[in-house]
Formats: sequence, C-alpha cells, structure tokens
Amino acid sequence: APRPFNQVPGEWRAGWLNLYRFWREGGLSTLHLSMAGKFRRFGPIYREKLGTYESVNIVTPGDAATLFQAEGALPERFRVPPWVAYRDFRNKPYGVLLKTGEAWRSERLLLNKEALAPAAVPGFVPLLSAVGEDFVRRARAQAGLSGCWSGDFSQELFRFALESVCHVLYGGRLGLLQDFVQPEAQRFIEAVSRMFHTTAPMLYLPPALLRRLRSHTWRQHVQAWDAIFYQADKCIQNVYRDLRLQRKSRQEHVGILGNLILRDKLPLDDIRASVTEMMAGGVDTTSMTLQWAMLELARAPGVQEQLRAEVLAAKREAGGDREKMLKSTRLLKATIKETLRLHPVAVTLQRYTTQEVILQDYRIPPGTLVQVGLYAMGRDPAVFPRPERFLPQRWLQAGPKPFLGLGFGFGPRQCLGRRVAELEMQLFLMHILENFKIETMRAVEIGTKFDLILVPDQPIQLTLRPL
Ligand code: HEM
Ligand code: 2DC
Repeated sequence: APRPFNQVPGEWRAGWLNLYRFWREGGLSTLHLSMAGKFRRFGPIYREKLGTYESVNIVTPGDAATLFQAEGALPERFRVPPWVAYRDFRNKPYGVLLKTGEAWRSERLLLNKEALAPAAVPGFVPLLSAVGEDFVRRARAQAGLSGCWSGDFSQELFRFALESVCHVLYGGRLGLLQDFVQPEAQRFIEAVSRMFHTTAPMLYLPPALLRRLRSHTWRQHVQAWDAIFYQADKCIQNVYRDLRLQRKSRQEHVGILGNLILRDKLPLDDIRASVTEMMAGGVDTTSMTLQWAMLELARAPGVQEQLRAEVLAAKREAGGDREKMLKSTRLLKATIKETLRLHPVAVTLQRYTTQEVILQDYRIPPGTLVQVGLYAMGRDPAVFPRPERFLPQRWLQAGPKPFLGLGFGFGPRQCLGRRVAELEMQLFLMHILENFKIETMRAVEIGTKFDLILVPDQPIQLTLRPL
C-alpha cells in the first residue's frame, strides 16, 4: 500500500526556522541550486515549508505526468502573493495570470483563440519576422564601424522582445530598434525588471502582511506595477481610439487586442488586464532565452554551423517564405527546447492537487501545492544523459519524450504566450544565423541566478560578425 503523506522526506515542520536557514545558505539568488541539492539529499520527492510556503517537490518526468494528468479542467498554480496584493491594493482586475475557476477558464478560452491557436500563426509570422529583420539591420549598422558588433545585448534584446510582443498585441510598431528609443518604452522595460526583482524577496510572505509592512521592497513593487499598467494603458487606449474612429480598415492586422475588442465577448477591463499581463510577460522571458541560446551556439560552433545549414537550406527551398521555412527547421526548434532545458525561465511548475495522487509511492492529499523542479530536471543525468552538454540533437532522436520539454508548462494552464514566444525566437534565430556568426569569449563561465525568473548571474558578452 502507498505510504502516508507525513512520511514524505524533508523539512516541513518549522517553516520560519527553515526560512532563516535558507537565507543563511545563500538565499533566494541560489534557489535553483538549493532545490537541486535537496533532491540529491532527500531523493526524487521532498516536502518543504519555507515561511508560510508549503510544498511537495518532484523531479521525474513520470511524476510530472501523474501530476498533470490529474490536474482537471481548472488547473491552478501558485499565485505569486505580491502580484495578487498589488491588484487588490489598487483595485485592479485580475487577468488570466491570476484568475481562478470558471472565470479563468472562459477568459482563457477566448484568449487562446487569438494568441495560442495554430490558426493565429499565419498572422503572427510576418509581424515577428519584420522585427527580426529590423534587428539584423540594426546589427549590420552597428557592425559597419568596426567589422563586428560586440557587447552585452540585454538591452537590445529587451527592446527587440517588447517591439515583438507589441507588434502582435497592438498591430503596430513602437520603433524600439531605431537609434532613438522613446523614454517611455525604456521605462516600461525597467519597470518589468524591477517588478520581477522586487517580487522575489516577498515570495514567501502572505499578501496581507506585505501591505501592512509598507516596506521599501513593497513600495518599489507597487511603483513598478503602476508604471507597467500606465504604459500598457496608453498603448491600449491608442488602439481603442483608432478602432472607434475606424482609422484602420478591417483587412489590416488589428492585433490581438483589436481582435478581442471587435469580437466583443469580454468586458474591456478584463481585456486590459490580460493584455497588460501579456505585454509585461513578453519582455524578459524571450529576451533572456535568446541570450542563452546565442551563448550556447557561440560555445558550440559545430552546432551553430549545422543549424545555419538547416536554415539556409530551408530558405532556398521555401523561396524565403518564412511560414514554410518554419515547417522544415526541426533543429531550430530543438535548439530552443535544449536552451530551455538548461536555462528554464521558470525554476518550477506548480499545481494544487484536486484529488489524491500517488507520487513516489506516497499519498499526496487534495489541496497540496506540488512543484515540478524544472531546473533540477533539466540537469538530472538520469533524465538527460550528459546533461551539461548543449546537444539540440537529443530532441530529434527517435522515440517518445513524454514530459521532458516542459519549458512552457503543460495543459490548459500552460503559457499563454507560448506561440508568440516560439515564433519570435525561431524567426529571430533564423535571421541572425542567415547574417552573422555568433561568437563569445571562451574563458568565462556564466552561472544562473534566481530573480523570480532565472537569469544569467553576470553580463553575457557576445559578438555578431557579418558572414
Ligand atoms: C505562464 C514560461 C513567454 C505570458 C507561463 C508559465 C510558464 C511560462 C512556465 C506557467 C505555465 C504553467 O503553469 O503550466 C514562459 C517562457 C517564455 C514565456 C519560457 C519565453 C521563453 C511569454 C510571453 C508571454 C507570456 C511572450 C506573453 C505574450 C504568460 C501568461 C501566463 C504564462 C499570461 C499565465 C497563463 C495562465 O495562467 O493562464 N509562462 N513564458 N509568456 N505566460 Fe509565459
Ligand atoms: C517563481 O516559487 C517561483 O511566465 C515561485 O510571463 C513559483 C512561481 C510561480 C509562477 C511563475 C513564477 C515562479 C516565475 C515566473 C512565471 C510565473 C508564472 C508566469 C510567469 C513563469 C516559478 C511568467 C514569467 C509570465 C509573467 C507575466 C507577468 C509579468 C504579468
């Protein structure tokens, strides 16, 4: 018979003591390493209590399968307390990120049609490809002076990512890849980074306490969200005005927002909340992943050459038709999967159980927060042989790969921006590989730090050399 819940190994009795120890042993920025260490110490399942944050943690694909197959029609993940606290504090509606139950499901189904459905792909490809081309143009201009373009591309990629997500959301360009960047866009980018950064230290505290503390971190967090909502609202108002004045013909691409307004199935306030979440969710995620991808390709020139050959062959065959090219570039897709294996954005995936599930032969009761250690799984040699090596090929080998590629989550609650993010990253890498060699200085080892999302622990220096 399966073992009882209270026999799950781990430290789950003294939450505050554990939180204190956690801080002493490196604290938040090494959360992903601390989790990997606990799997080594306790085995493939452990129970934990940090402050008020109680969870069961798993790492095997088999256990992830059990968890997700039991998630039901209304899956819920951990609701990040400061994000909930901000909306309540300012009396702003939740979007799909924070909604629960039937309200989440009905809104999510409408958003899926516009943002995630395969039918949306033909509309997205030209919009995202155009932004990729602009990046190449800018990089060529930068390289013009010295023959190549070197440096830390974080800021450039933030702008690329914001330009991309705004193009599909609002159907128009901000112009962030020109020489003069509007200070407003720059403020938005900084606000999103600050919002993530200030979330992390408040992760293990209950929302009610956060507001009463009026701490420096909480005030900065509120300021960051205020700036995010202010800038997003401006973009949203513009689209709304243009639609009412019928400045755009219906044939033109009106963007995800325009389509949601024209369909008229969701209250405008709900649309605004979810569109704001998508705009904010579209900056650090894809830009950091692309930065990691370029670093890995720079360190594996053989893989880079193979990938370039695939892209150039696809281009010849498809006569430059990007949508067609995307159908024959398997290694490109594998490269993104491999990047997210080693460098996931989300350190864990989480679900609240709604029924009893058996994990590692323990009975996990309903209502338990179960976390899949995504970072730990990606580097577990039992799951991925020679995990330290960047080998996109491993995703192309024959045989099923159930619950291995979980970078965007799983099921009805998976990442809403997945389609946009994948196309944006695929098209970006296509354009870069067609035009530049990606290089880096070999010596420096770059690690990972937890800043709510996982990011590089030091600037990544890259070189783009025109082919
Ligand atoms: C949720 C990853 C880009 C918007 C998530 C989740 C993950 C994730 C792991 C949780 C899924 C789950 O619980 O099963 C990523 C990665 C990205 C990325 C790796 C890029 C490399 C984006 C972009 C957008 C976005 C570009 C917006 C266009 C969202 C939203 C949710 C979400 C709104 C919450 C969905 C809901 O609760 O219904 N993302 N994301 N993400 N993501 Fe992304
Ligand atoms: C952070 O313990 C660590 O995609 C916590 O685009 C558990 C947790 C819960 C939800 C996760 C979060 C972690 C990391 C960032 C994620 C978030 C869900 C969505 C969000 C993964 C793993 C993200 C980055 C969204 C953000 C949209 C937002 C800016 C409006």
